[in-house]
Amino acid sequence: MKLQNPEKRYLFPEDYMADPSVHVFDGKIYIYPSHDWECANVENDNGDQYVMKDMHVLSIDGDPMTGKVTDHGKALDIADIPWAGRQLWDCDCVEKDGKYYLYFPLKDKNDIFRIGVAVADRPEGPFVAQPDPIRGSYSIDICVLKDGEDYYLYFGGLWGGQLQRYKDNKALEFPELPEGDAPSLPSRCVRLSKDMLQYAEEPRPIQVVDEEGNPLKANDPHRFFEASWVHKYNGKYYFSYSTGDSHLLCYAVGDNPYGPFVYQGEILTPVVGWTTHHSIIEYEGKWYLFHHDSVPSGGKSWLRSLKVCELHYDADGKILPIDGGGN
Ligand code: FUB
Repeated sequence: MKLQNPEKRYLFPEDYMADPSVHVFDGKIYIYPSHDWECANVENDNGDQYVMKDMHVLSIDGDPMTGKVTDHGKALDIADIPWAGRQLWDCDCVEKDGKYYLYFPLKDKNDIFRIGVAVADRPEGPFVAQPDPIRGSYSIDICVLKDGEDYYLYFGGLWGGQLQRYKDNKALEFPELPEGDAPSLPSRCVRLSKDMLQYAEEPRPIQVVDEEGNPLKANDPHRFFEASWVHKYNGKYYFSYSTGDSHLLCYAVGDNPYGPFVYQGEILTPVVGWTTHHSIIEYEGKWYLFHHDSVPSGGKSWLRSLKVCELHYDADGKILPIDGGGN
């Protein structure tokens, strides 16, 4: 399929932010990004260079390609979270009954990623964190989908995201990262409890499968790595994700929140910078891809900048792939 090169906009040149989770609340676009910091750590596969300590909420007045972007200031700070260790990574936010619930991955004092919840009365926060992480939570990269009366939380990330340390929701003594022809490690999905503060069930694996129904293999450059996002289009569930070390955004389509999702193709070719991470929303009848790259920092993978561009589907509901501008 021919690569698109739509106009792209850097949303917030004032600061380095990444991993945009974007939603429309009361007709306005809100962005829940990670807040990147300069750091002296050596860049490594454990992600020690991503040293985020707080997060801000941004909003856009009207059209995302032209509207004024407002920084609502610090909405969450790890100094206020009792169980915090380090590294506040990709968050997501959802509204229920006039309250806003922010889900965030953060390492605890034992350097294990857990998922916390913080609550606010307004979409821009400030958010107050619950005193403990969600029971049984692990790994990173949150997306929350409201589907009818139910709310589903997607999570998971390999390598520094620690997903390989778990099997059947139990911590392993030794991590198991599949290789070669073995099935790749799946993202996870879990329905939230009615009060939005715990899981209502055990997290389930989200399989991305080929046309024959076989899970993508560990050595497939299109396999899931991190950055789950789910949106609905024409009644179908679109599960999109980053492929990590092959630096793509890809997607797969299913009939319900748990999948399986049949692999469809690439959304974004590599950007400048190691990580690629995104969200997809509809706003006033148009679709947008929010993501990040490291062009403004001169390629420093841990100093990323938020971007947006329009996204298009063909008549069969296939997403037209976009040129990320990297290698
Ligand atoms: O921002 C820290 C990590 O980098 C995120 O959790 C990953 O998705 C990657 O973007």
